[in-house]
Amino acid sequence: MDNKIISLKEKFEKELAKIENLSDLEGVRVAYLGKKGSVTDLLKGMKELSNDERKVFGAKVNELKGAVADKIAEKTKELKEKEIEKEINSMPEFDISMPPNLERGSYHPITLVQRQCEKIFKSMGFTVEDYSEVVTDYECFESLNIPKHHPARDMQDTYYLENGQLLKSQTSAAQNAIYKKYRDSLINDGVPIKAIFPGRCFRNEATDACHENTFFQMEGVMVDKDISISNLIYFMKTMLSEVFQKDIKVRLRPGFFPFVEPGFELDISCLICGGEGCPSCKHSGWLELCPCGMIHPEVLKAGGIDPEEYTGFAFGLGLTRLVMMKYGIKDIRDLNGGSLKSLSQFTDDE
Ligand code: FA5
Repeated sequence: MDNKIISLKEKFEKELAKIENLSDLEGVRVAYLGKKGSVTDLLKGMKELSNDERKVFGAKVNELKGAVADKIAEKTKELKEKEIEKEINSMPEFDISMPPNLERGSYHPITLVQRQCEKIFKSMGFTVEDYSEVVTDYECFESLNIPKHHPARDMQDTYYLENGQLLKSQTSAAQNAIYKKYRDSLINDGVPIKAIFPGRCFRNEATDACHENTFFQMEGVMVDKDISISNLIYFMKTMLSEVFQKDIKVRLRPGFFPFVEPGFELDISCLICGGEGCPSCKHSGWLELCPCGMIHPEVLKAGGIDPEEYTGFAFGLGLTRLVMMKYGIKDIRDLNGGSLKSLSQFTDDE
């Protein structure tokens, strides 16, 4: 019986040495290790042996089976490497004298303006925060003094997930988390909270030249002792004059948002029509750009900050509308349209 094992091993090694491709190798594997293969046959033949002989012979056949499997695996690796090498060698050579592909991509105008705003606010000591697009009802509404069934929710109908979470309708949804993140350094070390958080917002609403169902806002908050409306106006004016690099006509009028008191609407004179009135500004000559106000005491309390001791302002800049004004884009829908022909006109000015 031992001779049978030795001669089978020799036969296998001779056949294996001649194999040059993976499909022939598979044939050898089946011929030796398959259900009807030669090694399997040896095991079947053990029926005629005594118990003691069977033990010894079985161990030897298993050893042979292991060795055959190892050699096949080794050969598979070797042949695969050879095939890859052959494929690489058959590829056309890379010609470094070829001219580069000149059709390069460019940053989306929203990205350009977002980065510009981030730079401006960073230079004034604000941190830039990232926040999720899927939020809870508490984050988007309850923590902002908008309880269930409050009429302010009607203005911000959004898309709900089956688990009760929602796509955020406003970047204000991150306020509560920001207060909780920084309140300890405010209270214990006297470091003011100064943060901006840009992000994509979603609303279930009809679209027109200045309304999209998916758009970007950039929220900003500042909380410290003795923060007042003057601070708010200073930061808003600085941001707008830096973005536009010229004087822009703005107006501040009262506005209602449950999370600020007092609240304002900051509008800019429409730069598409020069204030004459057009579809981009709903024929009013003004565009609602950046609602803002002093943070409501209930909102500070929800963030673990004592409103008796600290005050703050918040604003919610309509980033997509700012982009329209900066680049003279008449219809907001062009920004989400994905047309490279229109979007590639804007280049990275960094
Ligand atoms: C808000 O979303 C408040 N969270 C803003 C805020 C923050 C107020 C902090 C006070 C303090 P409003 O729904 O007005 O407010 O949206 C803010 C800005 O986002 C608008 O002025 C506008 O520029 C932009 N915006 C709102 N809806 C759309 C829309 N459907 N398409 C494009 N831009 C929009």
